[in-house]
Amino acid sequence: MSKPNNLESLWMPFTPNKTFKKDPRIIVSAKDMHFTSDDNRQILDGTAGLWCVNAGHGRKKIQEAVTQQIEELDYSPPFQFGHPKQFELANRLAEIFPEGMNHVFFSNSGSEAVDSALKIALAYQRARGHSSKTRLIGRERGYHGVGFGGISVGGMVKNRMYFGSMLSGVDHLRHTHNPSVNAFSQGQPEHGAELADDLERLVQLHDASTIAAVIVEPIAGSTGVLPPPQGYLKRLREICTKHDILLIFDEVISAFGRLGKATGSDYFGVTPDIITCAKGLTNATIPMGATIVQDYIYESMLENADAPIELFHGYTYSGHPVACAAALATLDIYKEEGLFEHAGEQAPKIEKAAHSLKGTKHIIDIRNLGVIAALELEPRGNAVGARGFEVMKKAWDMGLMVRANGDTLAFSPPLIVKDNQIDEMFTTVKQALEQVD
Ligand code: PXG
Repeated sequence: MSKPNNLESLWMPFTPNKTFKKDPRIIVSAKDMHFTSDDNRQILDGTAGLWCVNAGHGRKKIQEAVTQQIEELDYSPPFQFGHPKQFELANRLAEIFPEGMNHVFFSNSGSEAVDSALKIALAYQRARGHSSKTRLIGRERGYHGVGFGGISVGGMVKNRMYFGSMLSGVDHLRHTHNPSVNAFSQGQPEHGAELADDLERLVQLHDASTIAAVIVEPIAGSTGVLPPPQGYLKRLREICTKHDILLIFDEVISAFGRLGKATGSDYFGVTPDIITCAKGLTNATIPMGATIVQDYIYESMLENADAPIELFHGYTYSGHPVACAAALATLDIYKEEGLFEHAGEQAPKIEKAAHSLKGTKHIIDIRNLGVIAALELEPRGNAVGARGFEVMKKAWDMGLMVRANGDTLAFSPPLIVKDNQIDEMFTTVKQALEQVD
């Protein structure tokens, strides 16, 4: 398939449409670790699409499962009726998510998984008689998708500033980025656990009796990759427990092997009350999100609800049979190929390769954890993001997909990434950096 002859009608998301349409980057197919561009070049996928194609592209097993599912049962309504695969998938997720988290609510994206988590948190507090607990706490620089709930608790300025006043009753913890003491940390930075105490400040301000939940990404992704300081998440957990506040981990990026384990919770050894996930759940073949809750949340809702339907929430496509088939096949692949373990083995190689770029032109910080690495560039004067964008374009021309989040270049390849491909990613980006002003 070649370049479409008219790009005008499509309004592309999170894309400068005018610039893109003058100089488009068109992808026509993908297999394993590579995209093919419309000019027939092989592009190494350094980002697993958008942090989501964890098992690599074009997986036969998923294709077959999807095809078969469409033939067998294309759709069934999720309210008041069930189909076998959604129960099977929920059980399979309960097996690999932390102990005690055995109840799964399905949606179609990370944004919806987050909205579902926030709504469940509020409904749960009310059901158990704590209806004054309505405040939601996010974190500066957090990304929780683009629904009004997600942008309200999120902390990325551009995602919020255009959209009015959003949800009321929301506050934010300070972010954890502190390059003055942590620049070029390998893995989790040493300094900053005490930033979790910021929650104590908000409790002082608002009182715990008004706070329903805190939501954070265990490792912040979109904002430019911020691994949590050592001890930070544990401390946040302790403060939430102390004040009877729910802790939600948004694991849309960190679940399904990105850190070498099924979940970030497992990797960090900190268990939240609710986890959101999406992306790697279906290897991105079919859109799907999930919100997984502790048993006590589900049980309390069922026991204490004041109506026969305990949760007035759901989507036409919750637990869509085709998405469930894709997810089940994806989980099989992760298990059969030991992909989470493989990711764990590749992590130190990515760390070494990323940090070997210290001293390269423009780089002011390098961060990494699991199969994630980021190179932060010095912005070019006032043109914040311009340098990152140019390196991304240059890398594309050189056969590498890298993500530019402002002036931070993020790498999050499929977990199947091989040693030589890790080398190729960082060699190519180094060359691109040297060619950009
Ligand atoms: N939570 C987190 C932590 C995410 O990373 C979402 C929620 C929303 O998921 P959906 O499926 O609604 O997009 C995400 C999405 C980037 C980038 O540039 C990251 C995401 C999306 C788009 C771009 O890093 N993550």
